[in-house]
Amino acid sequence: MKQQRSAALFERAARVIPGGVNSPVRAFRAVGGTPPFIARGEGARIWDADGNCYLDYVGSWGPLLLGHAHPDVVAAIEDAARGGTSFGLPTEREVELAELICGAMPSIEMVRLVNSGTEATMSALRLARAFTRRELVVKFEGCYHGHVDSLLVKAGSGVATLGIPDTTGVPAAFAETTIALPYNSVAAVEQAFARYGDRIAAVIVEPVAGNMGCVPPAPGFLEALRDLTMRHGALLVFDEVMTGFRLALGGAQQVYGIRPDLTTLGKVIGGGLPIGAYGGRADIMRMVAPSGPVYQAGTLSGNPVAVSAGLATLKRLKQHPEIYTQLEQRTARLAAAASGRITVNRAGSMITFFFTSGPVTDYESARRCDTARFARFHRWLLERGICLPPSQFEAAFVSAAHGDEEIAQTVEAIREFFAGEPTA
Ligand code: HOZ
Repeated sequence: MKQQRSAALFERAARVIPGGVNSPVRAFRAVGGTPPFIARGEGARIWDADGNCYLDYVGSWGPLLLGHAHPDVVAAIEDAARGGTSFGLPTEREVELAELICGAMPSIEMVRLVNSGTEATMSALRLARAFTRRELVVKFEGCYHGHVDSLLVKAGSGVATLGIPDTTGVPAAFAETTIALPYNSVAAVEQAFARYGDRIAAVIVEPVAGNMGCVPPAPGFLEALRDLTMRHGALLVFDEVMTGFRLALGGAQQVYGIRPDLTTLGKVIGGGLPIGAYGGRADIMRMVAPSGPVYQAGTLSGNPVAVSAGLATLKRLKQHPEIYTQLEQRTARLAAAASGRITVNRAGSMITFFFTSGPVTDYESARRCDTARFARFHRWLLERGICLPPSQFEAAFVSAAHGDEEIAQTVEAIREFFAGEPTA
């Protein structure tokens, strides 16, 4: 595999960009080697600066349900751009996107568009604190809700990948407003509420965790969160940045039948362009300025290009519900390829190959993985033209563009890896 151009770009980048990348996991430090610098993408494939082609399971970390450069999305972007790329004034398309989101996720009665998942969670928690007049927030170890100061406590994703200490640069006073508990532990949440119940503003959770690798909720976990928050007057916030529109049109909340008070969404509602949203109960959302006293604003919020790309994506998903059945079946084939060798966690089209033999149900069990073996697996696949997220602690994503042929190619490479591994 030629990597001269990527290597040169990485070296050049490192002179002007910290670590040579604009988001840490992309540096490939967890798996070694040079990150491929991507020149273009189409369907299920991406090409790097050296001309290497990969089947892409990073999928921009989730939003590209239709694959790269889907013609509907590209046409929507071109059309929108011709009409002006930013106004800082309202547009009709934002209303259409808000209506589409509210229609797909009934718990979202009102929604505010922002620019990223980080903005969405940051704003949702400010709102939860204002609504409840309380300060504490419960999060779960290994869940990642963007780089919001108080949510970087025991965070997943790049924080887990690089083993970064929780509070570097975060004032202790911020971190102290966060209670981090083990994912899937109802007992821990019960204890936290028993101790701090009247001070907890919200419980924020990835209803299927994707940022410590894919970890689905244990039966009864989400139900318990709903019940405990309701009983104690706290809000339940579902971070559906990864799961929204991916597990189903109505996200994880549709799949698991739970109605959160607030939901955060990310790049999926922009078809992969920079956007985010938070929404939920109307009585809570009416507290957002200018209806209410909770301030949050942004010139690029509801940006016409991102909104148009999102509309094109979500409309297509709505018109083609069979996409979800296909995604499910194809991702199940990937999971089966490694079954019996390692632990594979899957929820719909989110999947992680965990290099451990035990079940992975929380951050602690995810940390038991053999990350060096994962790195060898990653490299093996990369050299065969298959690009997984470069960390054991990230989910891989299948798109509608991953057809039978692409899945078969991936299954074969996975099987060959395990067949060629020395037995213990
Ligand atoms: N931490 C992000 C996924 N969980 C990755 C962001 C990126 O590198 O784009």
